[in-house]
Amino acid sequence: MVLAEKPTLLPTFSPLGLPGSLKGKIDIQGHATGNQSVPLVVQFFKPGEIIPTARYEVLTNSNGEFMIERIAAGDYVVAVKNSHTLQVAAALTIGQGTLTNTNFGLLREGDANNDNQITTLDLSVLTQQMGTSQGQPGYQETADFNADGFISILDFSLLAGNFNQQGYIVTRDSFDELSA
Ligand SMILES: [Ca+2]
Ligand SMILES: [Ca+2]
Repeated sequence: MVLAEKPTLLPTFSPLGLPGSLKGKIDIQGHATGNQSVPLVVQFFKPGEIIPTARYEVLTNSNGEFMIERIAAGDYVVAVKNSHTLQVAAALTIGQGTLTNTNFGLLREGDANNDNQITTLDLSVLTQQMGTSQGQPGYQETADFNADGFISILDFSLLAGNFNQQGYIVTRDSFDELSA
């Protein structure tokens, strides 16, 4: 049996020097260029750790960009997830008093139940809502993968194209793997 590690708290101001900032970018699958504004959960892990040291909720701008400031300088694995996409991650270094730019790539749609994998559970959520539109009973935005206000074949296609896939899961080796 493996004991859970105690979470480490990230100081908001590093005693060793100035904190840095992260400017991230994502592409959200199925959304048109210029319509990439989505909420994200962004988690910071120190190398070798699987409990996040910091967690942020951000909203991207229409180009899929977000900014996080006052991060203690150091190496991190940073994992990014929207509530109905698979998770992605990158290894990066936040420098003292500097801005780090990172493109996290494509967030794949279809995770209606937010468990970081696309399975029959997600299909069943989608099927129950098929044909509904925003404002109607039964419509939930968690199955509106392309965020057009309708649960339609377009959402089904996104789910079907990613079926049986799993998002990134942070392990103790993630920093080395993602840095390689
Ligand atoms: Ca799922
Ligand atoms: Ca839709």
